Amino acid sequence: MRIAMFGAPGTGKGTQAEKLVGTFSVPQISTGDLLRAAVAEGSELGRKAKAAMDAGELVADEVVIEMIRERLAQPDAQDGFILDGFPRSIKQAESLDVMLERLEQPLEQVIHLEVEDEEIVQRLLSRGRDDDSEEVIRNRLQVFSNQTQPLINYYEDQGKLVSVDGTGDMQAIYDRIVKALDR
Ligand code: B4P
Repeated sequence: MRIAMFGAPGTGKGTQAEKLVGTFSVPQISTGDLLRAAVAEGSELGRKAKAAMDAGELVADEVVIEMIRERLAQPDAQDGFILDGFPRSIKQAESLDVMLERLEQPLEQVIHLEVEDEEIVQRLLSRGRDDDSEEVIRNRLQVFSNQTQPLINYYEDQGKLVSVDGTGDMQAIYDRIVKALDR
């Protein structure tokens, strides 16, 4: 299984990717988690990423693409993966396509999780991570609409897009995703 999940912040990408890992036994590769780990370590990459993350901006494409290139080369990613929160821009999507073509392992499907903005704001305010202030959340929503939403057409053109309603019970959302993947 080689899939990617994208959606606005707080649509539940991480939550659902974690559940999928339990069923399909492939690693979850979350750029958000990798970046937070780099920030916690205080590495050079972490220092570069922190300001963008705190402001709700995307971390530079070059930084994130290199991080994914290294992660996909690890042994546990050779038989499949669930990309969570990557790609988030057309440039990231194009680089990923090139990377996976070279490995002769193209993405199979791309899940787009959909949730209304106001519900997202409520979810993230109650999560309360450092970058979950209302101002930063609203900026992340704007960034999503400007930079990530174009992926909808990009993957639709490739015939890989699966849009899933991300509202309601977490198990019900999970069942919708699995059903969509079956097709
Ligand atoms: P991420 O870590 O990807 O953060 P996210 O979008 O907020 O999380 P997600 O959608 O996974 O939501 P979750 O399941 O946790 O990114 C953080 C930052 O890193 C970005 O802003 C950016 O700066 C940087 N970054 C990451 N990837 C990048 C990239 N590719 N390029 C550049 N920069 C990048 O769910 C959120 C909350 O909702 C949780 O509390 C959860 O319990 C709750 N929830 C989930 N499902 C629910 C449901 N059905 N009902 C009610 N609540 C639910």
